[in-house]
Amino acid sequence: SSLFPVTINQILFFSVPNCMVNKCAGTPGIPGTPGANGLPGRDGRDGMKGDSGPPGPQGPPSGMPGLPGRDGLPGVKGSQGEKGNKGERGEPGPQGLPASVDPELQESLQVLKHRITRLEGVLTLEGKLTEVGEKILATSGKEVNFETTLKACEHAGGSIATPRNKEENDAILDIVKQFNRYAYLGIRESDVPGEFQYLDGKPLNYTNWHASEPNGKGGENCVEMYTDGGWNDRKCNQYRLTICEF
Ligand SMILES: [Ca+2]
Repeated sequence: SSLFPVTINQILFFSVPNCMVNKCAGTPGIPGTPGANGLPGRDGRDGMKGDSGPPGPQGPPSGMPGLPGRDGLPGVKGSQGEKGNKGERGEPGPQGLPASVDPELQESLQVLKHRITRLEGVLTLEGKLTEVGEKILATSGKEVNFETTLKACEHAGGSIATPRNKEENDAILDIVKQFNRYAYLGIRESDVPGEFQYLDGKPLNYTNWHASEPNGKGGENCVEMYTDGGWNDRKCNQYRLTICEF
């Protein structure tokens, strides 16, 4: 019932302009009751990212170790070290086939024999080589004393020509006649004057002394071959054709 006069006054206030002109004042109205709360506002924008927090406390020591890290980059190559000591000799290798039944080896031998035979043919044809039995005789064509002959033959891988039978004596003689020069033989006087022997000290098993030789009686310690194949004891300092046997 109290709202009724207010409503009437308000109606009169707005519907009677003459009253406002004539300053007819009414009593002020009572304020209305507060309105109900509005709907909640929209969410605000995200704020700025905060600073990172302080590191956390160290974990308990009983924790498992982490996985190993990845390999680092290779370092600079170092300088070469000193040469090491020579190692010990290794164990012998496995035993091969006997040479007599090794076909590969046998074929290689045949090829080698064939090549050597051909080379010997060429050298024999040129008079550079004389074969007698298992021996090969050859000369350097030079004339030197006995000691130098020994050295020259040894240096060539052979030894001074030493006739041990008539066949070998004839083969040496061929060379002596070809060069028409005497040659020292591998025979020397022993400690007993007039007694000659091979250079290894063994007694002679074949001789071909020239008539009335040897006659040096201890004064001619070496032996030379004449151009007829006969032997003569002679001093060792003469210059004689170098003939070696191989
Ligand atoms: Ca003599």
